[in-house]
Amino acid sequence: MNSAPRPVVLSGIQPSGHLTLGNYLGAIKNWLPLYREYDCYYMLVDLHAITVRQDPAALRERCYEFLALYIACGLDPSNNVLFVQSHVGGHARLAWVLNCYTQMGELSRMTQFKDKSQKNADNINAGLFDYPVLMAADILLYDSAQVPVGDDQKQHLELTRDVAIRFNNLYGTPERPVFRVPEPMIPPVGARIMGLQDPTAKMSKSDDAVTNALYLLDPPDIITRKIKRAVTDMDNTVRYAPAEKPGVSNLLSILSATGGESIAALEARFAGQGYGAFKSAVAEAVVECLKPVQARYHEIREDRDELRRILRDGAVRAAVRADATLRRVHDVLGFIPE
Ligand code: ATP
Ligand code: LTN
Repeated sequence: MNSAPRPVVLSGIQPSGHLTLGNYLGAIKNWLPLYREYDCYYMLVDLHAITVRQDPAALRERCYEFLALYIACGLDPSNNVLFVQSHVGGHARLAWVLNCYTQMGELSRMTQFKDKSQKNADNINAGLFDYPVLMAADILLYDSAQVPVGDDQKQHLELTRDVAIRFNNLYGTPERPVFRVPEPMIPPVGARIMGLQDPTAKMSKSDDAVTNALYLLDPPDIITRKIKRAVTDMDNTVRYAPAEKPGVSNLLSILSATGGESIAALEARFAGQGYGAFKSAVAEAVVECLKPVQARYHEIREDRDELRRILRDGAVRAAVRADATLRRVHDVLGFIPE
């Protein structure tokens, strides 16, 4: 019997807006095979979501919707720990500790903070500023080895590593570090899906312009229409050149990530063909990719008792690991054991 502990993978998504193809290709899809090699923890980060105003009833429904979508995408709760961040008290408790080891200057350099404070100029709250520290707590609480995220989260991962190393230098030894220093796991294609109407900015689930994003629950005709109307350029050649041809390059990434063919093979396949045929192929690939996800989603979405049961079970399993880390941290800090 192999009893060596398996390394941990952890990731999370904010229950805000509606899950997009960007969230799927940049994050969820890459989570699916990992349970074979890792102990996998996937969260709904509701504490992070309230850094921008949420309607309480909508937030609650969205958590159920996202959980059902996680499962519909192929995350089996018996192979993966699925839970809600606010159900495990250790996240907020470790975040407080890490706050005292993170510098204001480091947090002011975070590009997500700069973007989000521009978008929410009337509510630049301390939570928005502190967001990366809570994320560091999420990761370090589970001794995570790998964190599968899209490219936009790389900077937050670097901060997490810096804080972990700083804390280890203060309170650990090289043989017995307090925290495991995590690595980002960023997919080679699909790591940054851009908006369909503004291909110079990432597709985002809380975007007000709904035609800019492809949502996992969009019906096939809407997906097709959005892709047909996606912004391209005037030269009518299917070529990957993100700086020069952001719209076409983004559609190529989407087709490659959903259909499995490499970008070079797709450029060759569509050589000499215009954007019409290319866009039809992209639409078809996305519709086919989402069809089984949508079907499964509708089967499980209404069984709220089962969804609640999955979350309760997930929180119990998550807390075992989280509590052990928190005890270790409190101990090295000199807190009296509980
Ligand atoms: P919001 O608009 O609500 O801030 P978001 O769409 O940026 O949300 P997050 O909850 O911040 O989504 O991110 C969830 C995961 O999806 C992260 O791993 C993130 O890197 C990934 N992700 C988000 N947008 C994209 C994208 N456009 N392309 C690839 N990956 C993405
Ligand atoms: N900040 C992330 C969501 C997130 C996360 C995490 C991702 C919160 N905690 C821990 C990985 C690991 C985002 O995508 N905006």
